[in-house]
Amino acid sequence: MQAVREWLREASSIAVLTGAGVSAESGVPTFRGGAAGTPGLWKQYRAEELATPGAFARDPKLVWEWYDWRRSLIAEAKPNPGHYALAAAEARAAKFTLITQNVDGLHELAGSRNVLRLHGSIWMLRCLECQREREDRRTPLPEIPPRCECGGTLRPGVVWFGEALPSKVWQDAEKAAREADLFLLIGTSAVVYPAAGLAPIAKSSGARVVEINIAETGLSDGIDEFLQGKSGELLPQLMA
Ligand code: BJW
Ligand code: ZN
Repeated sequence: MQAVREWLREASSIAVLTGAGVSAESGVPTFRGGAAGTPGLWKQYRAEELATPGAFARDPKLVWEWYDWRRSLIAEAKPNPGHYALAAAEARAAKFTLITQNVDGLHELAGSRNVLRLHGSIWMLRCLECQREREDRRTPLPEIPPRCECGGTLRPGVVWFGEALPSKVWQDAEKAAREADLFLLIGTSAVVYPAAGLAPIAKSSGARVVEINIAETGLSDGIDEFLQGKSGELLPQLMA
C-alpha cells in the first residue's frame, strides 16, 4: 500500500480501468459475482446470454426487462467512496484517464471528467431503424420494448458481445494505456476483451500495473502489485 502511494505521487500519467466491482458497493450488481451471495445473475440468465445482438433479435422484451431492472437499480444508486477517490485523484494528477467498462454513469456523477466509456451508457437509447440516439432516464420505461418516433424499435446504447467498441473511445483508451506510467485495474474480472487487453498493453509499454479487487483475476500474475479488498475502502486509503 505504501509503495503504491509513492507510485501515485511520482506518476505523471495515470490510466485507470474500472469494472462492475467499483459500483458493487453502490448496490449495482456485478455480472460475474463478486461478494459472496451476489451471483451476478438475473432470472438464471448470464450476461453472455442477454448482452448480445442475437438475444435482442430473438426476444427484445426479455432483454429490455433486464435493462429496465438494471436502470431502476442504477437510478437509485449513488457514487461510493471509491468513485469519489478516483475523481479526487484526477483533480491532483498531471494526466489522468479513467477508462470504464461500466454503463452506470457513477464516475461522472462523482465528478470524474476525463472518462472513456468503452461499453456505452445505459441511459442512451438508439433506434434500430433510423439510428438516432437519445437520452432517456425514465424508469420504469412506459413501454417495453420502447419505440422511436419513426416506428422503429429502440435498443440500449451499450456495446454487446460481438459488437465493436466506439472506435475513437477505444483508440483514446489504448493511447492512454500506452502512455501511462501507472495503470490501475480496479473491480473487473478482466475476462472481456478488448478491455482486458489494456493492462497488458500498459505493462509492455513500461507502466507499473496495480490491481485492486476482492479476488485475484487472470491478470493478477505478472502485475506489480495486487491489493486485495473492496475498492470503496482501499481507494480512499490510497488517495488520502
Ligand atoms: C470488486 C468488488 C469490490 C466485486 N471492490 N472489486 C479475445 C479473446 C477472447 C474473446 C474475445 C477476444 N476479443 C473479443 C472477444 C469476444 C468478446 C469477449 O471478450 N468475450 C469473452 C467473454 C471471452 N468481446 C466482445 O465481443 C467485444 N467486442 C469485440 O471484441 O468486437 C470485435 C469487433 C470488431 C469489429 C467489428 C465487430 C466486432 C464487446 C464486449 C462487450 C461487453 N459488453 C458487456 C455488456 C455491456 C452493456 C451492459 O452493461 O449491459 O459489458 S458484458 C459485461 O462484461 C459488461 C461489462 O462491462 C463486462 C466486463 O465485466 P466486469 O466489469 O469485469 O464485471 P464482472 O462482473 O465480470 O467482474 C466484477 C469484478 O469485480 C470481479 O473480479 C469481482 O471480484 C470484483 N469485485 N466487488 C473491488 N467491492
Ligand atoms: Zn427511429
